[in-house]
Amino acid sequence: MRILHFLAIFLLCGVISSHAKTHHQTFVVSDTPYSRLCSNKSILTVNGKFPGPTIRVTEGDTIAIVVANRAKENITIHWHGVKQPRYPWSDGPEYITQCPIRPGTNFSQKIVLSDEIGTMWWHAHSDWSRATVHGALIVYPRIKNDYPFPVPDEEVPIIIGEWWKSDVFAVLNEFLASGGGPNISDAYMINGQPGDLFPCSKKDTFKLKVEQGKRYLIRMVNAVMNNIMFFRIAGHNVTIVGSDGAYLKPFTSNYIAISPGQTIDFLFVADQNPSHYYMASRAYAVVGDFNSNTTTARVEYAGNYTPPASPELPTLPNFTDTAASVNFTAQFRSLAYENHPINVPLDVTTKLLFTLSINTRNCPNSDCGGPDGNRLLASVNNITWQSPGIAILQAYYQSVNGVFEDNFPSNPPFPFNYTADFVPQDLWEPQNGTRVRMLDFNATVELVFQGTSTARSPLDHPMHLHGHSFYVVGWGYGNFNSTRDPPNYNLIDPPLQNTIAVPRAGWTAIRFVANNPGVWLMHCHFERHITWGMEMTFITRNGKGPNDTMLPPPSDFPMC
Ligand SMILES: *[C@@H]1O[C@H](CO)[C@@H](O)[C@H](O)[C@H]1NC(C)=O
Ligand SMILES: *[C@@H]1O[C@H](CO)[C@@H](O)[C@H](O)[C@H]1NC(C)=O
Ligand SMILES: *[C@@H]1O[C@H](CO)[C@@H](O)[C@H](O)[C@H]1NC(C)=O
Ligand SMILES: *[C@@H]1O[C@H](CO)[C@@H](O)[C@H](O)[C@H]1NC(C)=O
Ligand SMILES: *[C@@H]1O[C@H](CO)[C@@H](O)[C@H](O)[C@H]1NC(C)=O
Ligand SMILES: *[C@@H]1O[C@H](CO)[C@@H](O)[C@H](O)[C@H]1NC(C)=O
Ligand SMILES: *[C@@H]1O[C@H](CO)[C@@H](O)[C@H](O)[C@H]1NC(C)=O
Ligand SMILES: *[C@@H]1O[C@H](CO)[C@@H](O)[C@H](O)[C@H]1NC(C)=O
Ligand SMILES: *[C@@H]1O[C@H](CO)[C@@H](O)[C@H](O)[C@H]1NC(C)=O
Ligand SMILES: *[C@@H]1O[C@H](CO)[C@@H](O)[C@H](O)[C@H]1NC(C)=O
Ligand SMILES: *[C@@H]1O[C@H](CO)[C@@H](O)[C@H](O)[C@H]1NC(C)=O
Ligand SMILES: *[C@@H]1O[C@H](CO)[C@@H](O)[C@H](O)[C@H]1NC(C)=O
Ligand SMILES: [Cu+2]
Repeated sequence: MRILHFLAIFLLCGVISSHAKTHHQTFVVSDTPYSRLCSNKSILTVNGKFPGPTIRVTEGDTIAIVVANRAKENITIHWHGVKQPRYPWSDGPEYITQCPIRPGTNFSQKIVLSDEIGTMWWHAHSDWSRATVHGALIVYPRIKNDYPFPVPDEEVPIIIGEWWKSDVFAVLNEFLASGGGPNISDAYMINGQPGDLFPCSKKDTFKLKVEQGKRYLIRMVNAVMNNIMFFRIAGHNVTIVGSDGAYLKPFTSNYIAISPGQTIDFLFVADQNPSHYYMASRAYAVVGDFNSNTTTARVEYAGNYTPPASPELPTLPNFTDTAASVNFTAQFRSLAYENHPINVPLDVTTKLLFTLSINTRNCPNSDCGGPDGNRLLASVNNITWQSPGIAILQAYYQSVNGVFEDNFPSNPPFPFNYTADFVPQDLWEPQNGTRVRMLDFNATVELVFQGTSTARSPLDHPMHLHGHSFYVVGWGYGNFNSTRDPPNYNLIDPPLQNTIAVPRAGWTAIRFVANNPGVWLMHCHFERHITWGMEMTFITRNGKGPNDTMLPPPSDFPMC
């Protein structure tokens, strides 16, 4: 009897553990000679690949990954969109959760998936290394092809990237020294290639070979550094079915708008005459210098036909078309069906209002590259983030004093007309600070991001929160009004995202439950804005239950 009992437990454990698999991977980071794409330089890569390897796992799996830094530069790796329950140690942002993995050392990261499904990605989270150190992370349903949409015949990752002919470390250093904006890039890329409009890329242009009548699931990642991107396939509509590791109610569109950091899953049916068609992508950008290049790739139908000498290019929305960018994302809805329930917090315990601003500060001889010779900076609630000398997580865990303050303001320190046409200049300068916002375990948080028009014409900001997905419950143009706006929130089927573009001169409201004890970065996913200081950190305290506390660090955790 007893033996049978043991056996039953043993078998049960076997069934359960065969569910959640652990995938062992090695990421070797190296400086790799790369004499393609109109340049001859060395780039940082993972396993010698650019873009980096695609990781494929199943819902609830774990990835045990050894990151071996064989490059000359420091590196960290972030698993964008993975919540890492109770385990911030593997999250990756340098000087937030860890110190960099130094050249010649290794770090064993454990990536724990929970309810994420669909497409996410991984990327470097140190300096500007993510320009070349990134790849897709695909999470399949537990039951093969158990999709809430028609089963695709094939699936294809498409990563949109950004390319500088010169070394990105040089671009970053020059940017930091100038105090102005960074040098604009030389191209955008689809799967590592700028495409046919660039002679040096023509022969390697990415080609999606299709068969008429077949359905393709495109798993798109925007790995671009500094721009929201428009994308379109000539002659075809697409059906959007997911974003940021969660499903969406399907909707049809003839274009995509995608923020840096965001992922979008969409179905594309090869339902047109067999021919060659271009897919193309270019920036959405309203103000300032930006790269206006168009990157292309080709859809090529199988069959006997004479392809056109130059296939038709799709018409993309205009660079400055804010409505085309914002309206696209505004169509996102969670499934919110009985078998795909949502869990949007209804009773909010913690209300936060964070302004997102571009700022300036005087330079000694007015010789900086920003407006009037000033230095450009950026802030959240008027605080421009100062990177500490050791990681916030290490300081918190070891109770090291003097690394950060725990008084990040819940509201803007000085309310003003955030979206006025002209904000008085004495409001343009931010305060320095390394301040975190403490959250009690299980707090239900509503956070309203309020864009401002300080210092320059307002911009959209793709805001990304680590360690959580959040429901996007509302948005609007102008100033958020706490009387007028909450009654219009979507609490029925709001989308679950980890990155959301706050519209220029507008606001976005998100809700999440602080049920993940640890240290979690929140930042704008425009690389130049994070460099200017548009970031802050949440620390979620441990809860009381045995499963509500942070797990201990791994033995090879990179301390400072
Ligand atoms: C790139 O530069 C390296 C070293 O300077 C040189 O050996 C190599 O031939 C160059 N490759 C091309 C394609 O120009
Ligand atoms: C690399 O990381 C170490 C540890 O944090 C730090 O001391 C060093 O300054 C970093 N090196 C560079 C070039 O940033
Ligand atoms: C795309 O959808 C639009 C609007 O529903 C429709 O008018 C158009 O004919 C469709 N185009 C294709 C190629 O299916
Ligand atoms: C790409 O942009 C650069 C300037 O930013 C321009 O000189 C070049 O002609 C563009 N190339 C293409 C193919 O659009
Ligand atoms: C896009 O810009 C072009 C040229 O500036 C203009 O002719 C066209 O009307 C614009 N299209 C839209 C939809 O605004
Ligand atoms: C965006 O949505 C608004 C409001 O629904 C509508 O008036 C406008 O025409 C839309 N613009 C575009 C470019 O889709
Ligand atoms: C804020 O500025 C906007 C844009 O100039 C203006 O339309 C609005 O009336 C102002 N709001 C207040 C409360 O002054
Ligand atoms: C931000 O802080 C600086 C320094 O204290 C102050 O001069 C400025 O007016 C503040 N701006 C806002 C918008 O609160
Ligand atoms: C803010 O910090 C920077 C260094 O990051 C320093 O150069 C500057 O003087 C500080 N400014 C103020 C007003 O504290
Ligand atoms: C967390 O909050 C939910 C709903 O407010 C509550 O049901 C649950 O008991 C709480 N859990 C803990 C561990 O506090
Ligand atoms: C906020 O909205 C309420 C209700 O519509 C309105 O009475 C109030 O004037 C608005 N406040 C501001 C500052 O616009
Ligand atoms: C803690 O988690 C383990 C593993 O998931 C589970 O078996 C156990 O019941 C949980 N304990 C509590 C108190 O929730
Ligand atoms: Cu930003």
